[in-house]
Amino acid sequence: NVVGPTMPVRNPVAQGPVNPPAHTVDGFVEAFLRELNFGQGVLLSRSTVNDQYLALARTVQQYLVAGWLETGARRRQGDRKIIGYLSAEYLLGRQLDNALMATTLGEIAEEAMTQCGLDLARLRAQEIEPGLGNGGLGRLAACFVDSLATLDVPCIGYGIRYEYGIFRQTFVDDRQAEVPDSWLSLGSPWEFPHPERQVRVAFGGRTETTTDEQGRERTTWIPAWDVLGIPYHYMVPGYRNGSVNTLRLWSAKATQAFDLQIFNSGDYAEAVRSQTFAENISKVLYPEDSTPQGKELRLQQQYFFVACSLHDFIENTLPRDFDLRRLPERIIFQLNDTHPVIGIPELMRILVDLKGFEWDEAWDITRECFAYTCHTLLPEALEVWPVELLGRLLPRHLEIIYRINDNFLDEVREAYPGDADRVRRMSIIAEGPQRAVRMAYLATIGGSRVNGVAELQSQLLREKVLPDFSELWPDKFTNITNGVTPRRFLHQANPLLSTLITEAIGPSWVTDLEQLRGLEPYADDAGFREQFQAVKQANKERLYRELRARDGLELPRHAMLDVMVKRLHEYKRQTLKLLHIVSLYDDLISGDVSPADMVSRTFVFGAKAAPGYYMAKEIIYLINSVGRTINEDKRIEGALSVAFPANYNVTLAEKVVPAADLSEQISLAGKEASGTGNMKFALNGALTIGTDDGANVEIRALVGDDNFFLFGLTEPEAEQLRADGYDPKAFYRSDEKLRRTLDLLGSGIFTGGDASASAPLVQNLLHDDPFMALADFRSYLDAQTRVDEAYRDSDAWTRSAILNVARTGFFSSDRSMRDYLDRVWLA
Ligand code: B1N
Repeated sequence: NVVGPTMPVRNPVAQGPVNPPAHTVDGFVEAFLRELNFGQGVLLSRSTVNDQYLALARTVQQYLVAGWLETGARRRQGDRKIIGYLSAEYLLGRQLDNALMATTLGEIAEEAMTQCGLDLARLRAQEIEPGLGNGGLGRLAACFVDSLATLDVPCIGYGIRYEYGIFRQTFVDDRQAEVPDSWLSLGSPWEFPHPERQVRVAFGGRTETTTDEQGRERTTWIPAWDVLGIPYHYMVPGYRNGSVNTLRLWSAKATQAFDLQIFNSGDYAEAVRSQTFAENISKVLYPEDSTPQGKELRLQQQYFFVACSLHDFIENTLPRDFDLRRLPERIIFQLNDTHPVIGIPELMRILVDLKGFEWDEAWDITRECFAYTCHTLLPEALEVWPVELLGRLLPRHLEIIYRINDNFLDEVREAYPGDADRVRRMSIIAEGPQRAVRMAYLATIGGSRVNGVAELQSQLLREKVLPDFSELWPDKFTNITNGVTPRRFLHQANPLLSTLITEAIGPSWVTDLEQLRGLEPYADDAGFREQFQAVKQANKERLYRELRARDGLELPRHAMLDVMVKRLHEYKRQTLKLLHIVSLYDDLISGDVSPADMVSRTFVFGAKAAPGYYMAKEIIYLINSVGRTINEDKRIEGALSVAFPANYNVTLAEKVVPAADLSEQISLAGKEASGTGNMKFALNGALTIGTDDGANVEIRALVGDDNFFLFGLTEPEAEQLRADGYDPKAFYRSDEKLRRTLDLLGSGIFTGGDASASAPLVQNLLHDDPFMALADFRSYLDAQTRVDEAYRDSDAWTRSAILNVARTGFFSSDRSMRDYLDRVWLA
């Protein structure tokens, strides 16, 4: 560290935090004007909306900081185990509303702004959400840190402060175009930079092994280059409990701004080259969800934030003379997928090379300090790093991985004598033309627990992804079903429903979501159903207002709102949804069904495609093309409309989820690890149409078969069909409706007469269809017919919707956190 330890201050006046401003409108106005004048350096009369937003954010923060400082002091005094949540992504969403909710300042702030002649809603809209994640995995991390703070569990969330988060999506001629997300450009009031707490992270070079006087081998790493990690702290407030945890995100900075000699010689670009190179590490989030591409910069990012975080914990968080043999009593690093798994050899390096531990003792410590969560079932999503790349970037870590592997394979040989094939299968190093390090295996071997994120996925993880490991260590494996924070996704996003719930069962459901069970009897109360329906209608109108202002979309007020929002991925099967829409359109234009006889539907899509994912981008193009054609067709009298607002993100989700009638969760069985959108919709009273996949299975078990529209192949059936040689053409030939639908989609009527524009997708479905959309089409259509029938009986529908809310309290991330505490962290 360049700067010494914090200086103890003797003056008793300075021992505790100063008091926050008074919890009154006057107190708030005073603090706000101070922030505006002294923080932003402007008068109210001369301030911009951005000034006002920044001052408002800083004002709300003042109320939180005392709790933060107090929580920190309490944590330092105690000796509780800390959860070190290691995640390359945190999809936080906007902070202002969350902070207002946590501090109960909502109404005070509203009134205070009014007194200043300002509109709180306008200031809220000024905030650019930190999109430091791709989708479910990053949002899960944000929900988990929220819940840990609410449970007052010590947690430090570690991650990367990307300068550019997930790209902003726009549509140009119906195709996705990506714009950089410069979320920091107008200032970032929620962060506290600590450049004086910088950490040096080394890369490259070589190792040297020497033997000391006692004949012990000692290895030193002589790196070739390094960067600095600068921590930025963010407050993570618990819900109205005064407890505030810390999120610590690392930003890369060059060790040397530029080479003065080269600069003086006049080659300015060359002089700053190494600075640019080093600072690229935290420049941008890889926009890939579920399918990492194995790029060198990504491994640099992973090691960068993990090395910073481990160093920060061991050198700056633990008491000065802490005995590292007791490390597992004070920390458990939870690995959010394989992205931080390089932390395992890094801790070994710290203990063995830097702290002088014997290998075996270091290994026992290390294994107790890590646990691994696997978020996938897709084979292409399991991270592997070429040995060549890993060895070039992190030569000492590769040696350590080899030694871990040697020891482990000895263990395997001992357990299964003569089983050479098993040894080859279980090796961390995959042999082949390009030798590679299997990060999921390293995580499984180097961690104390491995968990999946929903029952079905955890079972398939044991049986199909890591079968040899679960046979060797059955007790290491467990399931922890995902959850979502009810604070953001019910209380904050759906204030009308929250009020209705609280009127019925009192307010404590917000931190004890199983209490929603108390709503069950209200499903049979006609008056309550009417109120519930009115809330749904108001939420739809709020969404339509938003989509009008945001995207210029005009949507009918009364139609079933059928929603599919999630990353664009073939396995999630947005195409199946598209086929359904085209088939309904076909019913109308062929005259089979008159517009008046059809249950009107508005389809809402939200989905970003990874920029290099060709087929996903074709699907976006076709959704837009079909949507435009249908919306413009007067013949169908508005029976169907399609809305695809660009740039779906957490902020938009908070408006979409409360408004939905129908939640589309239609992945091919065995592909979606869990899903978390499915939980948010059910909790907000949408009914699900879904396959037997991920957490859908558990949602259906809880809400009951009558309140869930199940369709499609099961995982074993899909597997069998594939084994038997899946032929999508056979389904095309034998199902007339499917044939008409695909023919219509491929006809060119949606693409300005150009049939070739729809060919990539249509041909893919007919000849390959890797996720069996055609096989599930008939079953999906039948389920949608059941949806229509159910929706016609609006009383019965509302009853089901209420039961969905009442029975899905299990999906609170508070419950997930308790499960992690019981089964992993304190087990
Ligand atoms: O994690 C979510 C699950 O609910 C989803 O089912 C699952 O698809 C998602 C590489 C991933 N798995 N893997 C990723 C994200 C980014 C990346 O670069 C992989 N995301 C998931 C939460 O458990």
